Amino acid sequence: MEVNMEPMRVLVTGGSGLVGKAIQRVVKEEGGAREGEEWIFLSSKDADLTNAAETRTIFEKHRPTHVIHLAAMVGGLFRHLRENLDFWRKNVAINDNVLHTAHEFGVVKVVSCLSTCIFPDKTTYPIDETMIHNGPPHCSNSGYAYAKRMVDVHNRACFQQYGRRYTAIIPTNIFGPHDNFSIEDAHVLPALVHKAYRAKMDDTALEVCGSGRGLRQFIYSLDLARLYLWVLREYDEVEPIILSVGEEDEIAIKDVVDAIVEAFEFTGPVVYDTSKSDGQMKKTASNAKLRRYLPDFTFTPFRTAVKETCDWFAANYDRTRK
Ligand code: NAP
Ligand code: GFB
Repeated sequence: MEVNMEPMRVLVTGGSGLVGKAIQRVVKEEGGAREGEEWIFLSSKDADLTNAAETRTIFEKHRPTHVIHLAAMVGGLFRHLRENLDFWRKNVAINDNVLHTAHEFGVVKVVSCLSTCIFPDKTTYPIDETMIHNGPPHCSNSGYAYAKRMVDVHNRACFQQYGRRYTAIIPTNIFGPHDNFSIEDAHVLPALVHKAYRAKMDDTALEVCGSGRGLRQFIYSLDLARLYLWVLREYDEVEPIILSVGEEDEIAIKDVVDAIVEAFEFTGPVVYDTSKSDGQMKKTASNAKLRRYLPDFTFTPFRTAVKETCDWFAANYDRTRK
């Protein structure tokens, strides 16, 4: 493996989003960066990465040695149900442009970002890293899931043909400050944070989609960011690695509701609209591989992280994505 001794120049695509902002905080406020390193955080305003020429231009400008690849079209269940084709096309374009341009510019390492929602829907549990391609993903987000699976295909082919050790992480549902809190398009936790905030302000009911029986594992964006930096620096497999809390920390959507209700001290009615989809009922992932590397890593307690997220949202209501 190439041992790169010069300080890293890290290009973070998707640096303005939920995960990108968490990495910015760890790099700038938690000593995540080392002496001489340069960290560049991109948004789509710097380059539309679905465009190959704009991708090349931004790589020529920064000439990174390493890339954290977060940029993607991202959204919750209900956006996926409406825009499945766009999720496929936009993410395939972004991923191929970033990965191929990185190779052409001699980038030492790219760590891309997949998701636990890309695993086969009909499967045994817990899911682990070896099972990505063992069957079709859940129909609700198949476009996105296949686009993400192609990153793994690309990484393996790039290793085979050029010896590049590009890899990927597989996070579970992520939440935290700087998320997209759109009620229509966001993931469940930020959407419910926004809805609960409005319900409290307007003295109305909190409307939850589905039965609340869906099961999920949630990782706080700051915990993910800390693990992401470890993967960038220390993890040298091409095989992806799941970054998630353990199976024992899997909770129901109803538990998410209860945590948000507690955080906002909401006392109004909570209504479950069972005419709305539950999406995938479960996607229980194993973090055994992560634990083999980092047995002592401590995740932020869920309710603490939810409270921090709710407090952040309330304090930044006028300027956050919603
Ligand atoms: P996010 O908050 O929506 O941020 C997406 C980022 O990608 C933003 O910086 C956005 O730039 C950028 N972007 C989108 N389209 C682009 C384009 N055409 N060209 C250049 N940049 C573009 O998403 P996130 O939650 O941080 O997700 C980061 C990564 O984690 C993604 O790869 C996602 O698939 C993965 N992931 C997320 C979750 C989750 O629960 N959130 C779970 C598993 C995996 P602008 O700010 O300019 O729009
Ligand atoms: O985060 P989410 O939208 O997507 O969660 P997935 C959907 C679950 O939350 C379903 C329930 O069981 C919904 O019925 N839910 C309840 C809500 N209220 C709401 C609400 O107001 N908004 C939303 N969105 N859901 C995602 C993928 O799957 O997993 C992403 O779509 C990503 O691409 C993420 O990979 C990790 O968890 O089902």
